Amino acid sequence: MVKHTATSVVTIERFIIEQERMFPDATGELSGILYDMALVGKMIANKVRSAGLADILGATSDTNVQGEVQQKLDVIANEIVVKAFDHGGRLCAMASEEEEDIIHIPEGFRPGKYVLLFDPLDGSSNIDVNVPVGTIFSVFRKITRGSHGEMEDLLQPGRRQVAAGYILYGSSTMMVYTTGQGAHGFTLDPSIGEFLLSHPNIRIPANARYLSVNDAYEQDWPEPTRALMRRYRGLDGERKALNVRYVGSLVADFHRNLLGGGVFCYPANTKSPNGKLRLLYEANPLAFIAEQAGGAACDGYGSILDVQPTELHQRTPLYLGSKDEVELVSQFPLPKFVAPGIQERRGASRAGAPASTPVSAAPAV
Ligand code: FBP
Repeated sequence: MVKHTATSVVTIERFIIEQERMFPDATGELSGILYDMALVGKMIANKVRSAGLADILGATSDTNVQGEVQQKLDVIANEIVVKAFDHGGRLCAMASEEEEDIIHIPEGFRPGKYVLLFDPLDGSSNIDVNVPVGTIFSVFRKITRGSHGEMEDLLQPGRRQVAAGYILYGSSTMMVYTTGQGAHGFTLDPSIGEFLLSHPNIRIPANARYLSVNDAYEQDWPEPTRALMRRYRGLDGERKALNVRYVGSLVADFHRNLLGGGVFCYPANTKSPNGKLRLLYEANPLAFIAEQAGGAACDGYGSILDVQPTELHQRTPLYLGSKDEVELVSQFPLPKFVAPGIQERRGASRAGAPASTPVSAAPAV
């Protein structure tokens, strides 16, 4: 693999081909999915950039499967992704944050051997106030027989992802992805409409600077979570405080911490005993990127990537970022989470592992 620097003029297409060459048996289908995702990124960036001018700001009158009011751009972004992928012959099924059920490949189009899960526009409640938003994606190989994709193909543990990434629509548009060969960042040059390699082999600084958490939920956190946040803030005298930075847009908060060093936390609380963020198309893909960049991700009971999913839109507590900060979570073992009427939560089931898999040395709860 050619060793590129941030100053090499390398398009994402050329980089994808060079990575593909490392796999003699590669058929080019996964490369094709990454090309199409880069195209999707350019199309959505175009919509987001002109949102204020094109009467596509604001909400629709619909709510999505999460019970959230759908923003007009959520629907537009979702359509762009589905239309970019439903006829290419590389996917056998998709799943989106904006759609309740599995998205099948329309009759008449040849199904492929991969599945795609995505959040078309993460942080969309921030669009109207011009705060960065993002698209998040996760790719798995089909595991069921037959040509069409099934729920089983979508409900695979994150450790089986063959590719994952996000596109950030911020001061510049960036695409960051991994296929298990490191995490790499590309910046869109609008003057030529090309994603150019700008951040090869991203390494998340071990020495964290930032804490990203919405502490408006503090009163709903169990005591160990409060103690953990006091530690991050240097309030228990054990360490220097991390600087708090919270945009309220997962991709933007994660991206800052990926480049600058830090930890993003969305703990479980009595109102959301399973946390808020979705395992399959928010936590899993960012956890894969974080691990490929030398970081980590857990749900407070074990590694996110070892969770065996049971539902398409299942939620998970999330601690994500610099390895040492994520591993600190294990020193504050979370209690079983019981909320009125909510099923006891002792940590999600993990692929092939006992009830709780240590992030590094997490004591079993
Ligand atoms: P969606 O917009 O995709 O539903 O994302 C959820 C999200 O907006 C994340 O981007 C963000 O990290 C989190 O919710 C913010 O939640 P809260 O407002 O509770 O802090």
